Amino acid sequence: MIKSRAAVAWGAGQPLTIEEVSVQPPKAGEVLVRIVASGVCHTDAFTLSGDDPEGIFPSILGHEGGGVVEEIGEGVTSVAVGDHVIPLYTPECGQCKFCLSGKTNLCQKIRTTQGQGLMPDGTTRFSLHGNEIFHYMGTSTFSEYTVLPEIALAKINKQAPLKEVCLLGCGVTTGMGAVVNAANVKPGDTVAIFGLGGIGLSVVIGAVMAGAQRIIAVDINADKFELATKLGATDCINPQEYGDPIQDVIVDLTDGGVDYSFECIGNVHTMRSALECCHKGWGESVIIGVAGAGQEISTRPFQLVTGRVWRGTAFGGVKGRSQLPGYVEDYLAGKFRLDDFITHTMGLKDINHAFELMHEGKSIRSVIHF
Ligand code: NAD
Ligand code: AHE
Ligand code: ZN
Ligand code: ZN
Repeated sequence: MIKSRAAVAWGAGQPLTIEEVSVQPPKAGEVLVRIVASGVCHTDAFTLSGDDPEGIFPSILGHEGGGVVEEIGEGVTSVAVGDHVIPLYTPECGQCKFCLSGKTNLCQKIRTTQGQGLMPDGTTRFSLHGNEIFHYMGTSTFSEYTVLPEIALAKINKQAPLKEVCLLGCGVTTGMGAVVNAANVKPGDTVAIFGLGGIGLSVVIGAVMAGAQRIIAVDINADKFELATKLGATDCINPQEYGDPIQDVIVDLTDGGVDYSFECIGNVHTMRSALECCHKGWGESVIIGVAGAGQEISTRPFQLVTGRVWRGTAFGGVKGRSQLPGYVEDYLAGKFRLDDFITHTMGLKDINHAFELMHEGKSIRSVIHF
């Protein structure tokens, strides 16, 4: 048993508190990881808000981390002590029906226990004063030490700075991956991106890399437009400045609608706008944003009858163990930058401030340094 500084979420809407939790050693097939850095994603805030049907408390949130293997459990062969790794909330067992399908990255090998805040054997490795603390998304990166199944670790190049590539543990991979895996943006295409946080801006860089000709960035916070433009957005639109529904504005701007749209907010109304701004006959809209319990999407079925497609994606459709190391190599090769996304860094003790900055619209990504 080791001690670890961790930010514990006690209940919906409550601030995290920094505790010295106990972490049990890794069991068979598990790995103890020392987290070096973790980004704070909107999904952490979503779960902390109480809107997540799978939210469990007390738990240790965090799912956008980078770290170093500290200890391996019995039978672990694919990572060794000292390896640099990115925790995967979408693991890759390589053996389940989903992994073998060639159609999805949604490995289901441990999904049930993961959603219950537990390791695959149905127990937790975290406790405080003898009381159990639950895992979150199978990753719990807001802890100095965390335990993960071997299948939930991507081994990456040690040259990569963990304080930056931790963002590939969720946000940047999700956005970039969605462009090529969920959509299939081609040179010359027109895209619209709703929400310019870490996810939406990653869609922007993915769209630029794919050769999109027109990239329409939509947000109600105009402060996001400067970075969106720097990254390659060609048009920035604030829906609050228009009298007409934003989908109508975009359809007018684009001679009938965009080829692809991406919803990166988690709002069912903007999901509808994102679908309806797509071009008749072929436009496709990708839902990335996560909406709260009880929320449902709607549109006139005629929107689909007339050729628009509605789809969604988790972790950008990227298979973590086989494909994420390649994203790290692309980053090291200078194919995209991560520093633009890191607007704030702070120690674990200031983690509640990271949530405040997000809610105030002042950050893209805060990265916690352990
Ligand atoms: P964020 O808070 O950093 O950014 C959200 C952006 O949306 C902000 O810029 C905000 O101003 C903007 N926004 C809010 N309401 C709006 C509105 N009505 N119209 C236009 N813009 C609006 O969040 P993020 O970390 O970028 O995450 C975005 C969403 O993606 C969240 O729902 C998150 O849970 C989800 N997410 C999903 C996946 C996945 O795998 N599907 C992965 C990561 C994050
Ligand atoms: N638990 C929520 C859903 C949350 C959700 O959709 N999570 C995404 C990743 S968001 C990362 O920032 C995801 O991976 N979804 C696929 C999965 O299997 O969870 C709920 O509504 O129950
Ligand atoms: Zn995330
Ligand atoms: Zn699998």
